[in-house]
Amino acid sequence: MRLGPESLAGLPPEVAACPYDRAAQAVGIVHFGIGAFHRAHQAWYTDACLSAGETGWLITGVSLRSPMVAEQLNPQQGLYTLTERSGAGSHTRVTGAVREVLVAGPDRQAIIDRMASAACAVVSFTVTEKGYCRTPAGDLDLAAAAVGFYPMLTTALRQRRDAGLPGLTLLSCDNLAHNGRVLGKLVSQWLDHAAPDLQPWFAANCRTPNSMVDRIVPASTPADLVGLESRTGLHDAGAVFTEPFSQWVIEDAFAGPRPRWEDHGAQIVADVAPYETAKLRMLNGAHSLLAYCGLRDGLTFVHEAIARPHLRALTLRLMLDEAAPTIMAGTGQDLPAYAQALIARFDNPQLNHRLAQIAMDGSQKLPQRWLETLTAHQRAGRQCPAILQGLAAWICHLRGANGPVDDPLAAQLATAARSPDPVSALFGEDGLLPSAWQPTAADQSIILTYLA
Ligand code: CS2
Repeated sequence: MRLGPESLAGLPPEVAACPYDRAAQAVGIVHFGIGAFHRAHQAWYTDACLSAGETGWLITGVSLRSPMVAEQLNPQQGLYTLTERSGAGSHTRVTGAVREVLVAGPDRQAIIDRMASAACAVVSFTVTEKGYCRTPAGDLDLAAAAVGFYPMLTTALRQRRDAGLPGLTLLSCDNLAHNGRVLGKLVSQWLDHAAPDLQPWFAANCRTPNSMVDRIVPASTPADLVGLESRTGLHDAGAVFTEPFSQWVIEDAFAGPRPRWEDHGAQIVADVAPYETAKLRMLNGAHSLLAYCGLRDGLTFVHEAIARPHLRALTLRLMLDEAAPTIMAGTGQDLPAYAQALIARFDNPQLNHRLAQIAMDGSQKLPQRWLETLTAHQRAGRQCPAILQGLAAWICHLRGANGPVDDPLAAQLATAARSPDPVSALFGEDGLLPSAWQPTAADQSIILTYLA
């Protein structure tokens, strides 16, 4: 049975249905980047709001490049199952928050119309680190931005201003430090270039809150879909599989209405920074370490890597000795307990989270995951051996040790990694990855020892 509105009445008993009527509801959220992460995170929180009786918060998902998600979800009218997996078993629920998926290009006008409509209050983003189209120095790359979300957003903002409609909350849900501030700055740089007259209206009417997002969502595999079908009888082309844990911390800086996500576990706070820094440097930093070192050891999944005693010790060292001392913990934040909870999540044997998925786009990820930690320690004259070992494993990865490299800078990175002085070619003042971290001779020698 293919999942769709007509199959909701006859769901197998082990699959929970979304209990609300979607037909009469408006789209209140347009989301760029409707991959598995969004479907298991923001859409899941929004589904909880709709299930509790809120209305007007259906989501139009937008794919910027591939029509694949549209082809999976539109025949199901946006419905998909979310399965939480752990050693304690699995739990599946149909999620109804997504109304439709539009594809930039063919559906450009419809995407603009949704954002420009009076019902829309939030435009959100999980376009991955590279989707923000930043130069290595962190400014907007105008050529890349011209084929990203910026022009559509600008047209919609103009229509809203001209129609006298309120501004929008632009909510970044990507793993970037200060993601909301970054988004606000980049949109403003785009407006300077393409629509300077909109700048005052944008500044006065729109908001870009920072947010910390957390849920481990491995890419679904054909075997996952077959497994779901044999367990439940449901054929769901858009199924997502994730862990039971989820966290979302959002800065209380909205331009207008929003769903009451905080009724369903999200935290709305004055300052996201302590959560965001801990998550990026500890969880994501540990993930990248496990990815490059685990692949180097010939492993495939996170739970396999964390089960190796030397990688487990290295991961704890990165989290507790290197990342944690650089984090100004917020009230009630217990970083050693956080590290232990992360290890337990990495141990989840049912997730099958591929190291290769995490290893993608290192040039976009490592500045906020590792280089900021290195910079903080450098100021105090300390070294970070676990991160340095991770950097050595990344250089091996860039040299092709684990197969083709998936990174927007892959060609330049490969040349730098194969050069006689890869550390200077990649890091420091003239390196490909911008950061304030200047590798010392001692750092160089640790990296080169691991490379040998
Ligand atoms: C991972 C993240 O792929 C990656 O780089 O580190 O997607 C990670 O699973 C999420 O940020 C967890 O919230």
